[in-house]
Amino acid sequence: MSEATYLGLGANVGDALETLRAAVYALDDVDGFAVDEVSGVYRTPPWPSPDDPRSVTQEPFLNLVVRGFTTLEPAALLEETQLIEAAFGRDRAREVRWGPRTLDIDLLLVGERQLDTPELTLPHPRIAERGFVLVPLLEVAPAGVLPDGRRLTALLAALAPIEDIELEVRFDEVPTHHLPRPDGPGGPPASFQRPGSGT
Ligand code: A4P
Ligand code: MG
Repeated sequence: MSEATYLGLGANVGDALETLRAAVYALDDVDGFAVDEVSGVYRTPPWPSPDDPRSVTQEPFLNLVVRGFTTLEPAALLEETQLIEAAFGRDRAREVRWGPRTLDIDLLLVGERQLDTPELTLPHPRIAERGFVLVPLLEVAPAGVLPDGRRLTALLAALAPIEDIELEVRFDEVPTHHLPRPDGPGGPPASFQRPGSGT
């Protein structure tokens, strides 16, 4: 059975826009995961905010949310997303919590699943606190409800006012570094329909 899955991606080191673009294609290449829709790319202030003692001084992030369908068990999907993080240069041994990231991929929601293991918590435990997650998530899940019944719109309203989250670019307008070829490297994977291009 295939389950609707929402992934949150963030990057603030290196060419973050190119990393996010390429990571979405890498996700679509995973056996057992198909990208269905991609939110816009948002420029977001680092969370936690500077008035929070846990905050880290760092550059703004670019964030987006991917809706996909998966036949993988969540633990297997997490392994795949961590492989992609590593492929984009993420080195967990050298990072601070909530600090700079070349690429962070969080499993936000996998169907209706609720899990709490040392490796994986579902839904992601910090969705409600984070405008950088809720804003792009609502774009691809406007009627979204958490398994405990809380509506995403209500969570966003409870966070208000949300300042400084700006749409940087729609995903289908992110420039590619290579001329896209329909059947070759640099082009979109055959199974991936750009948002809005479907029938
Ligand atoms: N893990 C448990 N549940 C999950 C899940 N649902 N999805 C475990 C993904 N991983 C999950 O992950 C550490 C471990 O959490 C993983 O090995 C996995 O087994 P992590 O990504 O290093 O850290 P975290 O504890 O999941 O923290 P979180 O909440 O993902 O934050 P990060 O990645 O530390 O924060 N500000 C803005 N504006 N935008 C951002 O994208 N990102 C960070 C990085 C900080 N501030 C940000 C942003
Ligand atoms: Mg994470």
